[in-house]
Amino acid sequence: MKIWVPLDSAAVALGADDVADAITAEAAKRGVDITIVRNGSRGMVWLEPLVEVATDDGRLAFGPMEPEDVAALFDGLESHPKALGLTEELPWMVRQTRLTFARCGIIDPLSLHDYELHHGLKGLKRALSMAPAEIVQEVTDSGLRGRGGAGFPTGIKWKTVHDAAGPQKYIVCNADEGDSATFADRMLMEGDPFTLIEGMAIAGIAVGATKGYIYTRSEYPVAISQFQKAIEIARREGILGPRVMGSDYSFDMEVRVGAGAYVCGEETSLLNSMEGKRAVVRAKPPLPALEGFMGKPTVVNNVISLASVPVIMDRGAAFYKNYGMGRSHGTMALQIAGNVKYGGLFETAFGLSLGEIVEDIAGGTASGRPVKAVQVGGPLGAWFPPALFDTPFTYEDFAAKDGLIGHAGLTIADDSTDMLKMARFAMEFCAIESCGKCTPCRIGAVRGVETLDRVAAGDTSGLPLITDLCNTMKSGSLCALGGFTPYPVLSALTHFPDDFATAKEAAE
Ligand code: FMN
Repeated sequence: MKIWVPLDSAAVALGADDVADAITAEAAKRGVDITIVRNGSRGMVWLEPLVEVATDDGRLAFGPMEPEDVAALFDGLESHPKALGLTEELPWMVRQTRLTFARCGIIDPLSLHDYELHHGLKGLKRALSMAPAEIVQEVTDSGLRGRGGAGFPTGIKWKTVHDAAGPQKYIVCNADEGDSATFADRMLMEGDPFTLIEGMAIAGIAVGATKGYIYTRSEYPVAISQFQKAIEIARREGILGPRVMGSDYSFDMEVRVGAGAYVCGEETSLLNSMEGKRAVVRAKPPLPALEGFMGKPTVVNNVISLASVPVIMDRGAAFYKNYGMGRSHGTMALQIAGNVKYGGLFETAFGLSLGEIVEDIAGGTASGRPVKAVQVGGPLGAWFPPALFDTPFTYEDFAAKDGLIGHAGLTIADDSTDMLKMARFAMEFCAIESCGKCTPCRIGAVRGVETLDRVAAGDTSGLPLITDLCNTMKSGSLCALGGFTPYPVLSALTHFPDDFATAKEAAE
């Protein structure tokens, strides 16, 4: 009997280890021969711990499982009270287009054999048969844009590093993942680490870098340990090292762990942290692509950007580019969280409307109350009211409505949410997380909190000041921390003016 129990941090937080122990104990008691595979998450967090059992028809899903539910698994699968049917046929799975997450939850994350059985290493093999400039062109042609937030075309970034002179270049994978509601990077590193290793190796070969770093946070212990184990296996099997898969290319990598400050995810601050310096933002230019880690040409890419490269190299640029809408090509791993019925990871081509995602896929709020707003793109993202739910999920459509999709985290809030408090939270977050280097962010955010407190106390004369302050932060901040904090603040003010006026009425 083959059974899968996720090792994913979310599943473990919900009791997956206890369920795995209960399965082992129950099987021993009954003398049943079992194999337990600790897999990545299928992304249905509301069903975690999601246990799967192999049958002739496919994998049967059970969840959310508790240790008390385990004994019944051995009495009959279909009659189990938590039986959900075949995993692949669950509506959440059927509606997705899994390209980057194609293997996550399916394979044993640390089995290279399993990885290769599921198309692993095909992209790298193809890359090794091409000239570096051709790889860069393939990634450019795929239309892949950075999934870390800014949406910058990955191929153009790679070309800058490819064309830069210098014997030493680096690939830095940004796995800091500080945005609220985001967990795609973690899920991939825990559930399918070889995909990221493959993507980074392809990037190294393409731009002429021999060394890669994965910068992540200490709050991700499972991802760190999985990834370190995967690197050791890849080295042992000759995928990393002086001769990548027997070629003349050399590429190796290591994990660097930061202490977990939001600003450490900003690429220049991240580079300072990696160099052992205080994580303050650097002024640009010079671009990291030309003067990055230790002053050398460096590709800084998000986990999902790099992990999308193997499928592009395997299936070709045109295959990937065909998904999506407008200039937003390929798929995006939506991360759905907050006050929501079905939270988790849902990979889909760009272009679904925000309403479809929130009401249909995510099933509305967990509280059952109407949705009031959705913050898209982490703590620097704008709040979208239901009136904007027809917005297609693309970089361009969100930008056109003063929003951003960022790393595709969606935080859903019901109608009991006070948007003035959300605006204050955005300013407070910026004040706490600011690296302190530039004045608009360091001081502006503190003044923003004070002014919103005045508004909350009934003095709405502070509102024009907030707009003015936001404009200064937008145009004068050194990085997007100060530059984008105005988005949640101004969107709250624009779409929910009553929440700001009510404060005044309540005070009178
Ligand atoms: N990008 C990430 O990939 N992960 C992060 O956690 C992250 N945090 C950021 C935090 C701040 C305050 C800012 C301003 C930016 C952050 N970014 C983050 C964006 C990076 O600066 C950079 O654009 C990204 O790593 C580039 O990779 P990409 O082109 O693959 O998206």
